[in-house]
Amino acid sequence: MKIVTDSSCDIRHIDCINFERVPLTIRIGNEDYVDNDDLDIENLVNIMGDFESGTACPSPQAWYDAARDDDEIFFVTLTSNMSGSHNSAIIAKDMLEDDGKKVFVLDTLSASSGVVLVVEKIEELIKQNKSFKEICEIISNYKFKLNFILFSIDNFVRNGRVNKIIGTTINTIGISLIGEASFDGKLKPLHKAKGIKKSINYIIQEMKDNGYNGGKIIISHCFNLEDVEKLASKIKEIFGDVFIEILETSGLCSYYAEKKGIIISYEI
Ligand code: X90
Repeated sequence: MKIVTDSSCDIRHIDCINFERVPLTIRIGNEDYVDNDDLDIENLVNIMGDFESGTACPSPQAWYDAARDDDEIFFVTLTSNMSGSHNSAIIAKDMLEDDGKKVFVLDTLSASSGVVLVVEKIEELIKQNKSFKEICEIISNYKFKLNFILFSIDNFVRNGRVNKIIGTTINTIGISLIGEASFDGKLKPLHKAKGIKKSINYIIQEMKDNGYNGGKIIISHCFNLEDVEKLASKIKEIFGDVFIEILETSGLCSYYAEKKGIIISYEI
């Protein structure tokens, strides 16, 4: 069995099981940056404001090539409502099935830490020796929620991935946008806040409203460990000593979340 995901997944390596990420590409000015392990994300985040920029999803061939040596394959993709990555995976699935392979494509309707939750759930099930069929069933019913704190959504607007009106209203220094991945996998703004303390309180409220009850939590951040630690300690204060995994955003997620962006995903 093999898990293949795209580079919206913030975890880079998994031990003991077959795992691969197919990269998206980020174009800054005339330069293409492939979102693999070699990418200098700090440099990317520092220069991206100075040039025209955009992103491109992996081709069907890239998904196919990552999976061709295995017989049972899980394709875990970024939300189909914001990227063509899922569609590429669907086309690759057809090609692989012609070769006699079993392929399950899962649209996470999410990104970043949300994709990691799904990938790590599949990893856990593989390690428990569950069959391909059993894993497909369990993972189809896996429930989690994503919230974010973003200080800019310029790159979402630039790439036409969110409404321009939403984008321009948060462009004030110190104002953050708190939101969620909606049920259909889109960026949905919920609140605006000034100061990290208020932003964190909104996140806690969202977690309560979504019925968070002690499940696993993953928090990804773009160069903002300081605020993430504040968020993590508030969560433990409110919900008890729950498990929290902290990750750095991938190249793609750093590009969209921008400096200081935080993306929290939790099982519900
Ligand atoms: O070019 C492409 O195909 C990529 C398109 C953009 C994908 C969005 C990446 C989101 C990264 C940012 C914050 C979380 C928002 C979640 C909304 C579903 C993470």
